[in-house]
Amino acid sequence: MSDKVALITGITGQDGAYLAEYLLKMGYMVHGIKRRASSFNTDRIDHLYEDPHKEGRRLILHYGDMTDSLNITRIIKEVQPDEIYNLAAMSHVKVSFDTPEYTANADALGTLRILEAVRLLDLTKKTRIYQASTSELYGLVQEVPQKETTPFYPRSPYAVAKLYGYWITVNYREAYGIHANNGILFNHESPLRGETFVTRKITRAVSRIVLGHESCLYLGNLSSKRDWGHAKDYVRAMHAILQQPEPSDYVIATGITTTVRDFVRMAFAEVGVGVCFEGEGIHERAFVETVEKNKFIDVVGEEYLPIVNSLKGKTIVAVDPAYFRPTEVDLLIGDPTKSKTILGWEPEYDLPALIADMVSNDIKLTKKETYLRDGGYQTLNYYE
Ligand code: NDP
Ligand code: GDR
Repeated sequence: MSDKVALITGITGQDGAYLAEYLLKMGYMVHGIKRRASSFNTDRIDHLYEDPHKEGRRLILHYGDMTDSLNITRIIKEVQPDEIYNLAAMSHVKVSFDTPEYTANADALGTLRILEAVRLLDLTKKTRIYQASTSELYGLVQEVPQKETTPFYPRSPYAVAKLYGYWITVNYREAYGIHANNGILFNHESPLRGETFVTRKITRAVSRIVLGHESCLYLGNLSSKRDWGHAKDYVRAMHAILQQPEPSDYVIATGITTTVRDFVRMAFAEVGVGVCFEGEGIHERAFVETVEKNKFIDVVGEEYLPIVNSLKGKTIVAVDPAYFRPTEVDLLIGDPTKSKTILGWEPEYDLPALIADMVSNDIKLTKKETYLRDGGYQTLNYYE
């Protein structure tokens, strides 16, 4: 068991939640920074939450924001962390085209604020830093598979902000000797993934379509290719990076790439629904070709068979250009050789296992919604 103190920015996000759980299991004292919001935003870590009045609690949350230097510095001063995991970011690539200045402030300058606080507080020898860098840095394809030495060519305000975060981390390592590291993580997903990222959007729609809550999933670019892994595996790599004697930068990826279109096929196949794509560009669509009864009953349940049978021949996926990006990243496929060799990191989930995990979780959530709807509780609001 460890007696270390970790500070996680972005603890309420997908990775923050898995990492907090992982570090708590190892005996860490975990501090997390969360933003103030007008409603609760701690769903992903509610199971880890401890009453502030409880003696000896291991998880402590602080209000804060990556755009506020004073608050970041004060929290780091109070916490005196052995390890900082800088996961907080405006992390949605498409949204970064709508909020480029804010994205630069939170994602680029936010990283600087952490590094500079560590320097000003004389923690350069004590505190190790993990920076959440991204495969989006590679952007326009220069070389495949992408590895630590592949040149960057960012293609969105998000990726450009993260490019600054990457290099300022390298610079503080070289200038001040901080154990500052970049994890260049390829896409990683889970049942905790935000609902507007493409994988979760798909697995959620699969469950909602087969349970009769909606009829069609609208997507953007079906041909883009991503190297998708499971967030649970990727947070283990973040921790392993900070345990190395020397700081460095690591690609974390599976080495396998898949199109969005194939992800859709696989997610529907997970519930026994065979879909067929036809048409091109904005006219491309997918319709239900087959239903594998036994598989459907196993994963979803016999009582829902009439719903899925009624979908045969119907269009359930269509393209909406609103989801296209002004500049796209067409192909990501990572080479994880360095992390496998030096960190000894191996992912436990492959893509089918990831999809099975996400689909089964979304089916559970949609069934819950069904029960609430059928019980007459779905529209209940504060004023009723
Ligand atoms: P999420 O979007 O799920 O979580 C982002 C977290 O950052 C949330 O806790 C969010 O708070 C917080 N946050 C956003 N803006 C601010 C701000 N201004 N001040 C304080 N906190 C803020 O992202 P993931 O967990 O998926 O990703 C974690 C990190 O890894 C991000 O930096 C992302 O860019 C990077 N990354 C992710 C990859 C992936 O595939 N998931 C791949 C490579 C890199 P709130 O809950 O209030 O919104
Ligand atoms: P990405 O993830 O941009 O790779 O960034 P996202 O899931 O948003 O997109 C992946 C690919 O799918 C295409 N796509 C759609 N995307 C969304 N969100 N919605 C759609 O309807 C849709 N249709 C097609 C996209 O065009 C894209 O090509 C994620 C984030 O977690 C970043 O923070 C992280 O740095 C990178 O992964 C690695």
